Amino acid sequence: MWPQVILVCFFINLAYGLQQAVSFEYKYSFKGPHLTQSNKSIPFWDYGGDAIAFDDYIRLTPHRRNKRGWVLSTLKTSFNQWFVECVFKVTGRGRVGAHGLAVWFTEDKGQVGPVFENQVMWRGLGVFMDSSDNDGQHNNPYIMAMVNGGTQQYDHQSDGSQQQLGGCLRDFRNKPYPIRVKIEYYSKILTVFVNNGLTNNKDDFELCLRQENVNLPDSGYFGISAATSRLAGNH
Ligand SMILES: [Ca+2]
Ligand SMILES: [Ca+2]
Repeated sequence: MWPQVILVCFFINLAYGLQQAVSFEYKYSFKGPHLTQSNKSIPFWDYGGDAIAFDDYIRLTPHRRNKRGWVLSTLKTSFNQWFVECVFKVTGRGRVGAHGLAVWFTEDKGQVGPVFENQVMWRGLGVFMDSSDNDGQHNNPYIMAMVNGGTQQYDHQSDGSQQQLGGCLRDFRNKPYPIRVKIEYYSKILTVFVNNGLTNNKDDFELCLRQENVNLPDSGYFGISAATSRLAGNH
């Protein structure tokens, strides 16, 4: 038996003004304990591929080879500053795993393609949790951010090393507690924090990357996707 895979996402609208205000955006979030409706749909989200939605989490891929799954918001955001907190479990045999997982904020919904099972050339942000060390530099699992104007494909051969805005080496697989990734976009500053799941302290975040002058679309769709390759992995 492999441990349960948990995927829960909270998307929060950041509206800073004279008085700082933060509002929880339920139309851009999903979480348990009643994540799905009786027909297995998720309010305000579409999902597909091998993804299966349960009451308190979504399993994007089972522990098998060549599986892929995705979940995308149905609505485009009406706010341009936000933070999102996602809770994951990624499990599998061995020290390195299969492909990995991505969190998206993209201007278009587009077609599902081979870049962690989302668009091939997207406009917006991808935060990639790349499990597989394709370039053999012994630097995966790795978490990184890539901003794309719709002109590039993620270079799997080099694990995106020349394309990243920044990132951090974090072994997010097979951890005793869920991994948490917090992505904040405010005043054109992109910040990614990671809680690496070694303790059950939900607030145990470390800075993974911070980049100024980042231009993301004013409005976009959120998404999460995952893929396995010739190696298997639960996401
Ligand atoms: Ca890789
Ligand atoms: Ca690598």
